[in-house]
Amino acid sequence: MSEVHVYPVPDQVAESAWINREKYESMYRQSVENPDAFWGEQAKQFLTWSKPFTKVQEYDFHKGTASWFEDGELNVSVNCIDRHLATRGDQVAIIWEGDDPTEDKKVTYRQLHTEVCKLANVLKERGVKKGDRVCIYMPMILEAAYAMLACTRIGAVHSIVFGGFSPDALQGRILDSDCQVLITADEGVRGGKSVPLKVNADKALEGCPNVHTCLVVNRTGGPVNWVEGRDIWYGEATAAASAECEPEPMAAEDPLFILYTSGSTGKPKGVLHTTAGYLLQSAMTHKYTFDYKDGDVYWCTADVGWVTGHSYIVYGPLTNGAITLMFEGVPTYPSASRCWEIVDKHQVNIFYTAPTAIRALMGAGDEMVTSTNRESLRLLGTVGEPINPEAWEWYHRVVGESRCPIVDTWWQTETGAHMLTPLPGATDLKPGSATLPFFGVQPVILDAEGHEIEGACEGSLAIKASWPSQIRTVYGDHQRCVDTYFSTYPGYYFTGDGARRDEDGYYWITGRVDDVLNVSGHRMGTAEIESALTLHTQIAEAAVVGAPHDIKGQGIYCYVTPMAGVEGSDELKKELVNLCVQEIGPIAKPDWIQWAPGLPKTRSGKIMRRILRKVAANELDTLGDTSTLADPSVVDQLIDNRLNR
Ligand code: 6R9
Repeated sequence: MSEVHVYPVPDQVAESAWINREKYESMYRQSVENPDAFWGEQAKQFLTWSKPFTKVQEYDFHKGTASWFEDGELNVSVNCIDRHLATRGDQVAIIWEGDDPTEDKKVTYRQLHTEVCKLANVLKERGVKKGDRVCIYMPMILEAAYAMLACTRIGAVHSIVFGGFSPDALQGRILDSDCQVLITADEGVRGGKSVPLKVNADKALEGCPNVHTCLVVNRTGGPVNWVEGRDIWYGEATAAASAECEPEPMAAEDPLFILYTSGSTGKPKGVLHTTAGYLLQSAMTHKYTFDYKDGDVYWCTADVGWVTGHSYIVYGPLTNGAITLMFEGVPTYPSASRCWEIVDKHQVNIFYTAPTAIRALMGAGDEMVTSTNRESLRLLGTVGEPINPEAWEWYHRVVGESRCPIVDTWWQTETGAHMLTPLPGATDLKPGSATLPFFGVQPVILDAEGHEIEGACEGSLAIKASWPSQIRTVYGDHQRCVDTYFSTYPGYYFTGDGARRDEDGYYWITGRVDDVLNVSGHRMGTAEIESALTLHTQIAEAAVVGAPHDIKGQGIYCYVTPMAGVEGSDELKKELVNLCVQEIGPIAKPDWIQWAPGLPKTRSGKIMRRILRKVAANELDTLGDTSTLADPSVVDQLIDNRLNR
């Protein structure tokens, strides 16, 4: 490994941040030694309760059950909106930036209250009651946030399906959770292109006889098919509705939302989160991880179709009375400067995105960044996959001008909120490490037999005790929840990720455990090799998989994307091999390097390694479903260019 560069907490950040090192250490200690006292206090500080709780937590990891603040009552929309009205009714709650750079809107907390109550009343008129499931299939427009909050107002459980999913995927999710109402738009707009949401919804609904209502937002005015009695224009219905709607009191453990996520096997699982614990941890992490201060403009680039959009565009920020920015478009439209132009336009202070976006923007060249001002930026964040130190350094030096700490936040749909993350005023940073656990989180590294390993080591990442925003069940199939997360290592929550812990107790995610390579008996994280490859200045991105190898068992097969304008050559391949040997050792020497102009990514930007493994192994007849890829044509290109092994 190359020398790890440590970035100490800048003095002025340590002085001004909510949490400094001493505070982190003492609060962390209390959170694990006396979780009831710690979380009881936080829950009173962060949330407004209509009925106080008397009991903090109870869980059983053998049964996969957990309950937090069980006998308390509260309403999420009251926490996100009503309670702010007296002090910040006229403050902006959401800044919306359109795909088209000339379009934007600002919504105050008072306006948000009106919009949410109106929509809640429309849902009630259509018979939606507490506990009913409502599917949301929307572009990144304000109405998506209104829809989420309107559900919470009346106690309905939302299930958001990312707007890029196909009609089949949408149908499967509607049926699995028996949603009877769908909220969508005529079309979405991304990168100057329209997305046929209503067309897809119509196809999906052909197989969903229980859906009696489809609310349609008029986003583009494009032509739509209309089913009388079922389809209703969102604008017309809300215009006629009352702007007052009493919030439904919810028990702390009443379901809040379902979000589908794919695992290594089977159909997507409906991860269920409940009301109080989820809201508490998303709000608390939003405040402390991003060191959010009143009046800061905060921007998370995720889509509300993913958990990051749930926790860090809507629920966390609004619970804290923050100003949250919602972006309809993509980081590269109209140009690769778009993010930084938005930062300048709205004076964004905190910017949170995914490594895949960072690498793409890095590949477009520094001038696309340096031509903008970015003076307002104070803090940067990443989420979704391990970030290679090369991209981290670039983000830090070029985007943040070496001024902004980077919070590399590790968590999952199932964890609901940040689990491992630096706190900017407390944690020295190491590029590529998600650093230390958040309050109350007790990570452990397990060996193959499921024993905890101490000190510096590498193994499977598991969590030893419940945390408030923990997954409560897989909707309709609790056994699947137990089998997936609580059976591999009895008594622990198993994350599916591998991790290394260094001598300072810092965690380094090595990638999904199913992505771990075993080359001649040596275990290696695909992320480590990818980091080495992307150290090369002419390389934009790399994905590594294991491929069958006669002698070593598994060999290292690398798909490498050169920077724009760079030709893949044998000379460059040699340099990459040397880089891996130099960075990790001779065991990490790539066996095959294939130039890949594009990598197969899901619409949330995750590389689909299953496909890369199949192509590398030449198992083309069992490629599986490629329809959920952002660009399925990438696969044909990979197949055409595959190497003769
Ligand atoms: C929030 C989110 C979860 C999986 C997780 C891990 C990977 C997320 C990461 C990270 C390394 C980070 N992951 N954050 N790996 N460093 N900072 O992405 O949820 O879509 O459920 O994915 O993503 O492999 O297990 P989700």
